[in-house]
Amino acid sequence: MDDQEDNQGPMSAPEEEEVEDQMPMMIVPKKKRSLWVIIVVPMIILVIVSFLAARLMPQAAKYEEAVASMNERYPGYTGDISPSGSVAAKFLPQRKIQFEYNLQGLESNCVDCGIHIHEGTTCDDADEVGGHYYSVEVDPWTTEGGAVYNSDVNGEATGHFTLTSGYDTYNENVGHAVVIHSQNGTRLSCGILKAET
Ligand SMILES: [Cu+2]
Repeated sequence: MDDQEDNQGPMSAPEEEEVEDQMPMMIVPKKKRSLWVIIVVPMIILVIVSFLAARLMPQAAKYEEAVASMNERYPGYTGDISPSGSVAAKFLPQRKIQFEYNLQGLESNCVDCGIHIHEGTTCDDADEVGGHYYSVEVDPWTTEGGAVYNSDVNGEATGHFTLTSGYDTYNENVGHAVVIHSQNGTRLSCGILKAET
């Protein structure tokens, strides 16, 4: 009996050790696999997405764009608001204008103040600047249409809006006048859309 027990003892002990040794061995590859899934796979996806984004970004920058300097006073305006800065009209696919503005010297805290592309192609004669430039049924150059800027306490405004005027290509807009209005609608500043230089 003693011999058997002695024999079984040493016999069973290594078996248990083997089992304990094998358990971690079985778990380690699983941990490695989950590390692979958590770190490596997202990195591969990130690289692919970055590559695709880099391929698409230059296309976005290829949109035709016209810019206007807004430093000139509207003809005949003699008030004390002197806007400066510039606007850019980007002509997106699906015939949309993304209108971007970066302006200073505005009234403080102008709320939903107007900034529009007008019919006229001059800033020399107030009578020729005309009204809003559009061919769609409803005038989009309105507060409802989103054609507004909001200035801060320092009279600065930076932002953009997107709309459809019916004249939504570069060729239809280049040469047209952009007008900045005050809070009460007064025409403050006029600039002609020109090719981006
Ligand atoms: Cu206007």
